[in-house]
Amino acid sequence: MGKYDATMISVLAGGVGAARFLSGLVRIVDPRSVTAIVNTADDTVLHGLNISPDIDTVTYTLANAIDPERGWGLRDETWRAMQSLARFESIRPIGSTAAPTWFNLGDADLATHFYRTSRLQEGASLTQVTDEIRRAFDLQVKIIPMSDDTVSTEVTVANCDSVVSGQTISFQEYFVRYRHSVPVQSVHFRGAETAVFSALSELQTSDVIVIAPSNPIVSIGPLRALAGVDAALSARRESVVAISPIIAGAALKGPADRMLVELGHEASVVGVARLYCDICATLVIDTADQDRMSEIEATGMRCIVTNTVMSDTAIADNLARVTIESVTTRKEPK
Ligand code: FO1
Repeated sequence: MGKYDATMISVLAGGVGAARFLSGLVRIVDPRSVTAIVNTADDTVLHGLNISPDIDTVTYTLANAIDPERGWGLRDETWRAMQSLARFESIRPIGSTAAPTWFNLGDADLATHFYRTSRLQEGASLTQVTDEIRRAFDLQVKIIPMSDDTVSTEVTVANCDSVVSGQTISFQEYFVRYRHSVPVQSVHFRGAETAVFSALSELQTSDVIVIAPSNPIVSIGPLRALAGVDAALSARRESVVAISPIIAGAALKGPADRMLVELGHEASVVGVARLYCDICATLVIDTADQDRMSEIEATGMRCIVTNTVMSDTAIADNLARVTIESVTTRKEPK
């Protein structure tokens, strides 16, 4: 426990996989030495409410308030508001987006969106509001949105029956409404070209930078699309370690494997290594993929093999320990 206290750690995070990793990390290091830099390109406005799913998944998971089955929203949730909204669907005028029911917001979860929306309307930044919410959940980990500016992932759908080919939809429509079942032709992060990254100083000063086991395209991709991020990571490449979200060619949850293939990459630890090798010196992979070590090393990355399926806290804690030690105990290159 005490061994890593002085080590400042930044974690580039998306949703569920990153949140699970962070839960293990804060059990083996002082939570005050950890900063989660979270993707906000999944954010959406529904019912006039500002919703930041990856920030809430990280916050709720670290507070042990997350619904463990869903991996999003709060445990022991009720759905009275959503059920009441359904009443208006039959009379809603065509073209109206009022009272959407495809995105499920639990009654207790609504409180977070009420608070965030009101504070933003008062002029608070997303960074300020995110810090207030994590303090309301008694967390010591710092949680920083990747930007206070709006960045929105837009998915252009390839030809398929349920959606007109070439149509561009929001990330949440892709992920939730279409259950990420439609093929992706391209992904664009609207606003990334002008948005200011909030955590450059963290990347420059952290002892260890972890790329969490999140979707490389739509969770880590938006962070990297912001000005200065890839350059800052490349400059610290020896201190950057990633955990592959792909195990034996598949994602544990979500569309990462299909998206990689649809966008021309390989859905494997080697595909992930090729995406990360310029900004990251070490890739942590699951034992299921150890026969691909040499291909990963051929990209110029070091490869660490361990159990990365965080099915219990002991595995999550060990993964965090192996990940941090892959940087802190690294012999300085000759
Ligand atoms: N994911 C779903 O698959 N269905 C939902 O109805 C849903 C609602 C929801 C509400 C609040 C929130 O913070 C997350 C929610 N998610 C839902 C997850 C969300 O789509 C995330 O963006 C994904 O988990 C990807 O990170």
